[in-house]
Amino acid sequence: MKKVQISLESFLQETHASESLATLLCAIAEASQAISALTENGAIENKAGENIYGKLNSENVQGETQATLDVICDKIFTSSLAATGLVAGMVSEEVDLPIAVKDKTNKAEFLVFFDPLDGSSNVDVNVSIGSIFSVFKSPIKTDLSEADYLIAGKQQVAAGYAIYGPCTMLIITTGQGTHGFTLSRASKQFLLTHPDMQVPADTKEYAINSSNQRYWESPIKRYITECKAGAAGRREKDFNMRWIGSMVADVHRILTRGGIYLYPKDSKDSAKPGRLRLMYEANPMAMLVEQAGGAASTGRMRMLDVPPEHIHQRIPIIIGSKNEVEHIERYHAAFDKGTDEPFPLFNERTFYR
Ligand code: AHM
Ligand code: MG
Repeated sequence: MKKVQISLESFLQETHASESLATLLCAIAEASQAISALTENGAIENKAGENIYGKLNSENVQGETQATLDVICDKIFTSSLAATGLVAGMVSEEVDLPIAVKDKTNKAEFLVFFDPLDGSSNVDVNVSIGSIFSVFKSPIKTDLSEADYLIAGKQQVAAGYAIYGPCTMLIITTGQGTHGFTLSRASKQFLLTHPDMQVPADTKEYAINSSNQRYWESPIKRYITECKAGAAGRREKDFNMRWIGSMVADVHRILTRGGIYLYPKDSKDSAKPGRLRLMYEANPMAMLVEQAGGAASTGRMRMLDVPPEHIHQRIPIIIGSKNEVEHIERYHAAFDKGTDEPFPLFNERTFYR
């Protein structure tokens, strides 16, 4: 007998999400559906002769050239969230300052941080991209200042991402497990297909942009060297490597079958102590992965405990299978204490520390 499929709306009613949080998450789901519909058309032009591919001449606050789709997705997210009447303020990767929302109903109880389009460099090559979001309770006051947005990730009330791949999925947590929904093209609904996702504690698969190796700190050089040495090295097992370059897709793989994703601290640009942003990339992914039994760290502390200093702050991230994350934290601790042993980079004779 065909099993009854649970929609996102019914799931949120049945779980302990408050009515307002359920409404907010459904609005995010709708925004994701709208983006999904756009990505399906790729380079096919609309009636006005436009398509979603290509770059604009503009830069965002991060100094990155915006993709056409970055700006479209930002508008979709901003207007969908504002229309709920439940959001007091929001922060987008694409916008310098927090966006205050006029509270006409006195019901605006949330702050939402979002990366409307993660993995923009993958749009034109038709590789999976996504949207990431993080939800906090808003301080109850009028005229929020930027400092009111600086809340540690452990206080998130919900987090999630949409992934626009061969199928579109929405992965969410409200602090009671991590659950995956797949967009049904027929019914235009998100249906629960991956309840209670789990990240195995151990893994043999890692994801890192190795082209940055020369800029990494010693603990990361050591860890990756040992993974590459495989069964012949001190880890005594062969590792596999996967790197998509869209964090949503790399984290989705980890939530599906385990693994570890690293975007560590590097010395490439001293103004950037990491590549990814704390408030709308690292925090929401950390909550999702912790809720699935995994771990997320900067290498030196639990991600969700980091006290934010800036809404667009960058942070090193090591996320995924718990035992591997803890293994890497031990390497950082030993390095910081000066008790780490020198090691050779794989296939090199020089010893490092
Ligand atoms: P974006 O939000 O501007 O797309 O940047 C985030 C992306 C991540 O999805 C990905 O893991 C990382 O940047 C890749 O960066 P790089 O190619 O510079 O290593
Ligand atoms: Mg991003």
